[in-house]
Formats: sequence, structure tokens, C-alpha cells
Amino acid sequence: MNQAFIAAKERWAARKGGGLRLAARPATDRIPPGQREVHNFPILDLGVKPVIPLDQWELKIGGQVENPVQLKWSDFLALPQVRDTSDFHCVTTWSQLDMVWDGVPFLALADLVKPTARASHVFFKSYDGYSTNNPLEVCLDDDVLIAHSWNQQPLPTEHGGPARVIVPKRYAWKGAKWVREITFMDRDILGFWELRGYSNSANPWKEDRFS
Ligand SMILES: Nc1nc2c(c(=O)[nH]1)N[C@H]1C(S)=C(S)[C@@H](COP(=O)(O)O)O[C@H]1N2
Ligand SMILES: [Mo]
Repeated sequence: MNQAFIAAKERWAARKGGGLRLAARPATDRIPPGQREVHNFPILDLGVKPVIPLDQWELKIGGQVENPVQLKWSDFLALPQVRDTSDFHCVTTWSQLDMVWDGVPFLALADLVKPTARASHVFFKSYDGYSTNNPLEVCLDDDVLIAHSWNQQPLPTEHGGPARVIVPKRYAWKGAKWVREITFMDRDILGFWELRGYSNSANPWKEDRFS
């Protein structure tokens, strides 16, 4: 069994008494250093906005797991769902607060595929050719979702719909829009921006912008 996964499940279970409500966030000090608040949710991509009809959408999850899966849209929607409000920090210095996301917690996906003891990192691939990577422990945080709705509306194509990853405690490039494949890894490999000089740790509170 994977230790990080077991620990995350225990944290989740310990909170279950209060429903799926997540830890309260402080009202102040929410803008990381060097960031400014915006209210217009900018769009950032590689110049391609892939349109994936729901009946053709698939999410493949494999690698260092006991139970690899290939989910269709209806399989994905049948997984446990949460609504969570989180902040969004782009390395280009804008932050947008109180984004309401609905989706499947990464932890629920891990529960489905069962990461092996060797799984230490996760690699995400998207329909536009984008990729990014995160340590498994980062992905197992409560607020990491495969989101299909934003502010209670289906996630629009330009923001990564049908489904995108959000990793609120990291700069936003660590969340793959139009996610297509999630691979549990026994080592770290770099994604699109990480290969091009962006920081691998990407912690906004430490201003890990570039490597
Ligand atoms: N598939 C894909 N995901 C991606 C990107 C991309 O170009 N392609 N850009 C990243 C970057 S740099 C940021 S800041 C956020 C932007 O998300 P938004 O366009 O919804 O604001 O998505 C991230 N995820
Ligand atoms: Mo970004």
C-alpha cells in the first residue's frame, strides 16, 4: 500500500464528521507575494483550445497503480463529487480568489486506481499536448480536484472543460486543463513548462516561479 495515499485517506476520514466541508481559510493574507487580485479569470493556453465532445471524452489513469482505468464521461461523473472554494494563482502575477469548483477529488481517483507503494509522483497529460507533474503528496491534498464546473456552471472550453485539474496551493500551470491522462510514477519527470524553465515546486507563497 502507498503510505502517502493511506495518510491522505486518514486525514479525509477524520474530517468526515463535518461532512465534506474543508478547512476554513483565513480571510486575510490570501494574496501571495508579487501577485495582484483580478476578477476577470484570464485565459492561458498554448494557442489551442481542444473541443472534446462528452461522448468522445476519456480519462486514462495508470502507471504505478493496482487498478488502471479508462473512464468515460458517465464513469467520471459517477465518482464521489465535492464542491470546494479555493484561490487561483497564475505565475504571470494574477490571482483570483474564491473560485467555486465542482469535481472529483484527486483522492477519489487514487482510491479507485490504488497507487502502489512505489508511486511518488504524478504526470498529467492534456488533449492540447500540454503536460505537468506534481509529487503524489501534493495531489492528495483535499483541494486538488478534477473539476468539471466553475462557479456552478459547466467548465467552458477555454478554461479546460470538459474537465481540468486544479492544484490551488501551486501556481496554476500545475493544473492541467483538458486533462486526458494521469500517470502515477515512481520518479519525477518534468512537464511542458517545467522543461522550459518554470520552477518544479511552484509554491506561490515562496515565489517559486522559475528554476
Ligand atoms: N492543457 C493545458 N493546461 C494548462 C495550460 C495549457 O496551456 N494547457 N496552461 C496552464 C497555465 S500557465 C495556467 S495559468 C492555467 C490557466 O488556466 P485558465 O486559462 O483557466 O486561467 O492553466 C494551466 N493549465
Ligand atoms: Mo500560467
